[in-house]
Amino acid sequence: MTPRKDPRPASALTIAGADSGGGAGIQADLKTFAAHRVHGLSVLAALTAQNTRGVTAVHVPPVEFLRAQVDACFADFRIGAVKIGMLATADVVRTVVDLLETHRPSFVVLDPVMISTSGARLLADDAVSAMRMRLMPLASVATPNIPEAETLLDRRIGTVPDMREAAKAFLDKGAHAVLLKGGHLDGEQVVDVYADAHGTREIVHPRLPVTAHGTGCTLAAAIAANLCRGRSLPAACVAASEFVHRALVAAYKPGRGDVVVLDPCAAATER
Ligand code: PXL
Repeated sequence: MTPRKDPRPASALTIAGADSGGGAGIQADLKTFAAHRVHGLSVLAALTAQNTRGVTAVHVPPVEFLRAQVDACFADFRIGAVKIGMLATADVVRTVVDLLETHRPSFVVLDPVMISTSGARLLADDAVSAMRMRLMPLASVATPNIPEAETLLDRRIGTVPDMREAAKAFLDKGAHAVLLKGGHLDGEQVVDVYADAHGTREIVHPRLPVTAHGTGCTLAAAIAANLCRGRSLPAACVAASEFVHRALVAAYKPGRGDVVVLDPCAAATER
């Protein structure tokens, strides 16, 4: 007899920080899951007091509460993919490693968040090695930007050829796949480099003239949502990159400054 198919739709789980300004973190993730018509679960690893101008305070709940949230989600839902964002401290990183080893989700999308667009530190210095040594190997795909990749690999990345080398270095260090985001390099085009054991590919978009907040969160959440919808990892990454581009085209300025917030609803397409 063939086993009965699980009737529960795949849910996407984000373990990340909250942004009171609604542009990044958990808030961006849930909007992105909804725009993909994927049920979103959210575990708050940290809370930020924040607006489009910057972060004014950070609160990290006790790791026991982090555990309770994650265990509650895995006890009930069918989790298709986990997205990891801001983790704040080494203790939180180690707890997340432990939880992933216990629950063994099919896919883990790791956005190795370190510094906000406005320059605030979102990961303690002493947490970087735990992220590199323990969390990276558990990720199906890591999505560093250039400064994060430079920190994790301890090397400078100044050109697209440097990015290709860096992407391979991530694989050598045990990452299963990497989507290295090129937005921090200059140029009329933004080149993202995807690499896995099968090879490397580049995803290219025209650069948009905006300072955006929440792009990295939206990208990683869109990858997780696409994985829940059954796409392969490379296809999920390409689709997510296109999604972010559309959400950026439709971005708007909800605050007093020039920082734009992405519009995942405008980027949503098929049911
Ligand atoms: O984009 C990085 C990021 C992730 N998570 C939270 C953030 C930010 C940037 O500000 O606030 C909660």
